[in-house]
Amino acid sequence: LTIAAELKRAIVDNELELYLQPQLDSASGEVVGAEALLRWNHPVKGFLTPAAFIDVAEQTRAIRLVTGWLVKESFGIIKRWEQAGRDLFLSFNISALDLADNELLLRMTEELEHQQIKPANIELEIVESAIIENFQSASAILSKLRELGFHVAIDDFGTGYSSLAYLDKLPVDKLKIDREFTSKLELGEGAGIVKSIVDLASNFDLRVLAEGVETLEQEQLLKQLGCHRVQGFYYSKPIPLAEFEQKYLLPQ
Ligand code: G
Ligand code: G
Ligand code: NA
Ligand code: MN
Repeated sequence: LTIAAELKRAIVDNELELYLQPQLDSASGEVVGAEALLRWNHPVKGFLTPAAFIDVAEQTRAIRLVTGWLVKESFGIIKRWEQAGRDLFLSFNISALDLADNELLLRMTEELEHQQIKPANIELEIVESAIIENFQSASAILSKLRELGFHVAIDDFGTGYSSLAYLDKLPVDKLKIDREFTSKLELGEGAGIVKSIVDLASNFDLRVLAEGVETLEQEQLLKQLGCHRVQGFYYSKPIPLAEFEQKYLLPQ
């Protein structure tokens, strides 16, 4: 079977699973949302992380099936959380191909009508290059999604294009500082880059999150620098949805 056919089968056979990694407010230390990270329980190859299949899925356009599945799953999860009286957001990763035509926009619009959730509780994560490579189409779609109330975050910020020329034109709400920069905070250097990104975000009225926080020292520096949100192994690695709900959603 091709990867596209395999993914189609995997969705029907319920082999895809979301692991969630909490995102915290750095001032209060509260969990305010989570990033959904895809896992594939493959019947023969075993437990697969995205590294094993996302690139091929993108090359063969099968990623669109995956994203379609992500939309349904994510909205369902938010619906359940809302019904439980919890106001947390969930972000999921999308690819350049998802912004090349209207399919994602249509699915998100349909699902919003269907589930009637608070759209601000759904966030899309996209790398900068995926927007810039196909700027017209991508920015038009992201703008429409934001008009509907959904949030958009730039993933791995700082690693890709020279961002300044585009930053004021990107239809986004949040920058996620790549973990490469967070990891350098440990050495007492690298604070300059993180500080620059935090200031940049502030000037453009964007939220800013640091990925890959692994130590207390990093947490403290990020708080001092005014970084709004944090995510990383220091708080939790990505964990199965049920475990996330048990840890962070049950009786408060
Ligand atoms: O979970 P892990 O750290 O292995 O994720 C590795 C990479 O795979 C990350 O860069 C993440 O953005 C990407 N990724 C994870 N889940 C998804 C998904 O559902 N869709 C897409 N397109 N990428 C994903
Ligand atoms: O590109 P993206 O940010 O979506 O990648 C997410 C990946 O980063 C996931 O595979 C996740 O397991 C990994 N990750 C999350 N937190 C940390 C961390 O604190 N340290 C390291 N090394 N990896 C992390
Ligand atoms: Na991501
Ligand atoms: Mn990232």
